[in-house]
Amino acid sequence: MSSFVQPAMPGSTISSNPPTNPTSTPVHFRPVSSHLAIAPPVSVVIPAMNEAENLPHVFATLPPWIHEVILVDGHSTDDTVKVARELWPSVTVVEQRGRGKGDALISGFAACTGEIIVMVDADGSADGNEIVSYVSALVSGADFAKGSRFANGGGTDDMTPIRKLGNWALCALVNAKFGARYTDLCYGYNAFWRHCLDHIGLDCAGFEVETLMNIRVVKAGLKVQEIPSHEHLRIHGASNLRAVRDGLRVLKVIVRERRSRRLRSRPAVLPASASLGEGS
Ligand SMILES: Nc1nc2c(ncn2[C@@H]2O[C@H](COP(=O)(O)OP(=O)(O)OP(=O)(O)O)[C@@H](O)[C@H]2O)c(=O)[nH]1
Ligand SMILES: [Mg+2]
Repeated sequence: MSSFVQPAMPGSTISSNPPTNPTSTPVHFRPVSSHLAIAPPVSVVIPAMNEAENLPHVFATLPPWIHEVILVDGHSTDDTVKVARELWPSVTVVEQRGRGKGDALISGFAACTGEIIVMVDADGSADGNEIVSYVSALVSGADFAKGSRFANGGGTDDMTPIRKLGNWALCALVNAKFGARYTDLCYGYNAFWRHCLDHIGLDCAGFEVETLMNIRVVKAGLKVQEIPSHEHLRIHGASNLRAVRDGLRVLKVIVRERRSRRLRSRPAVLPASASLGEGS
């Protein structure tokens, strides 16, 4: 019998092996290549604000075996939603209520039905062909697959020297304060098992969202694996990120998370009226 994975239409499921025991439940999977199949459904979340011109490039690299695409529209005034629906008819469009990338991702994650969630920017900087590397790390045992432009094999065409310096300094601070060994901090291409959301408990609105996730997965003791990733130049339009404003927001999150760890690690303080031994 051939050991090759038989191809199937996206969305369909086939059994990996004909069950020898007729009462056993068939194993469902999605073929990725001739020798690789992914069992868990993969959701891709794309936050997008006025990215209509970039979406054709983004969708062109998404693998056909993904389970669903969730596009979170940030009150776009261009044809972002229309273009997304034309390019990927089954796309789920979520209109975010608030503002900011963090707010968008919170809404997008809540709409996911897959077991693995991948976050991909809509500016054309992320290559969807890398998704298989993230998913492979997760199915091999990692809880959180964290993209890195500075791990061996990664790179960036998009960061200015000042942004590289800021990212490096903030990353070093997180490593020092939380015992992480990250090579990158503020990068939007990551993937994780949906159970991570319970540990991350996202509660931020802006570009500090990736930092908050990276800190909380370490605090929760989850298994994090870095995935080398290449960030391409934004294709059309201008960045929404402002280096100083958003750098300060990231710094505030680091300080806040450090403080909250200290507070949590203190012994509980009994109310003044409570006295051990009293009435016993
Ligand atoms: N829905 C939504 N998406 C947003 C919002 N802000 C940014 N985004 C999206 O988040 C992704 C990253 O934003 P960018 O402006 O590219 O920021 P960046 O990648 O840090 O900066 P550059 O590298 O300069 O492009 C893009 O897909 C944006 O469209 C927002 O408020 N709402
Ligand atoms: Mg970008």
